Amino acid sequence: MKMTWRWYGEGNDNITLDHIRQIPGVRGIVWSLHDKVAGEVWEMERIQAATDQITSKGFGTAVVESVNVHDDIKIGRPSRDHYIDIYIDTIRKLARVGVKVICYNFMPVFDWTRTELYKQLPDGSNALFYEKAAITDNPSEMVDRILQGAGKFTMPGWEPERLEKLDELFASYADVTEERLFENLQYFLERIIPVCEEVDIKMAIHPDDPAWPIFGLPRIIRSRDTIRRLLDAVDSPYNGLTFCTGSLGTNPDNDLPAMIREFADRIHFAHIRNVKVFENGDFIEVSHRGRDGSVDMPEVVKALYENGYTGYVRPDHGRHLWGEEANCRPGYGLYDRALGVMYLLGVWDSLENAGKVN
Ligand SMILES: [Mn+2]
Repeated sequence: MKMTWRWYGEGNDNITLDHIRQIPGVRGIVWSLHDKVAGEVWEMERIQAATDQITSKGFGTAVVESVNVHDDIKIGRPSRDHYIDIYIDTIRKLARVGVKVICYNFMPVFDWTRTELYKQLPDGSNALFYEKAAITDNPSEMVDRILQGAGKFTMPGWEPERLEKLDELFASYADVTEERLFENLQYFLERIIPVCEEVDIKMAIHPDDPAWPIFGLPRIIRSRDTIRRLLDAVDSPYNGLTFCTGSLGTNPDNDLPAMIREFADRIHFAHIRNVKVFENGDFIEVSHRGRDGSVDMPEVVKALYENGYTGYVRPDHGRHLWGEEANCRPGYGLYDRALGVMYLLGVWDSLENAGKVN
């Protein structure tokens, strides 16, 4: 398991690479060119500058999260081939600087969805919260709330320019059923995976968050069966997963350790995060510690360990602690994610140690 940390880049993150160096065990930075919108060309000079800066502090740059997929590819418009060509161009350029894994998602309109960014927990910290009843028929209410809460920080998947045209965006997905969306994903993968095989970059799809359809939009990567279908449809090790325990864990029917065991050879990146799921289906993000939430974290780490996992891992979102929400990107503060790193490495070390003793 290689521990990494998501960083938004110089001037776009309140946390610095010097901060991250002081968290034990973090070897790589999960990076992206965050100002690039889906479908835009990534220039080689920009890629080189971003990776040079990260490697100058001793970190690896093998994981990119994300290269966003243009809506025309998800909708299946004739212009998709043009955008897939651009995507392939980015894959080839990223290979030149040694990138090994690209995390991406195939969610229509919205990336992750929450109804509150700073919901208070009993200990006085606060975290991202999803209240089922607060999801109304009017998605623009939720968009306004999220964008206001994010303040000066940009958030991937929540680009204001894109969401300004929300009605238009929804209308363009009107005919995109689950089946169509799956076909469009397969079409995309059938074109890019041969290139990935050639340049040795693994694609790692992020599951839908939360793991069910919202606002009538289809969600196709959310359970054991939907993941199985995707992996079989394009049966190459380069068509793999970002195993996000926080996203898949929103549905208590998902048996996360069993899924890790089944998909072990196709998991290239793992987002490890805990959520507490309430009886009515609401959920809140909590500390990484297993007993604080609904995800059996020691079992999750054990399943990775027992399958000899050598891929990349990062703590996913954290709570906002000690007042840091005044100046951090929602879900991406320093303290709780650093605690998460230590918890995950602690569980891993104890498994490794027990292995030696026996
Ligand atoms: Mn995730």
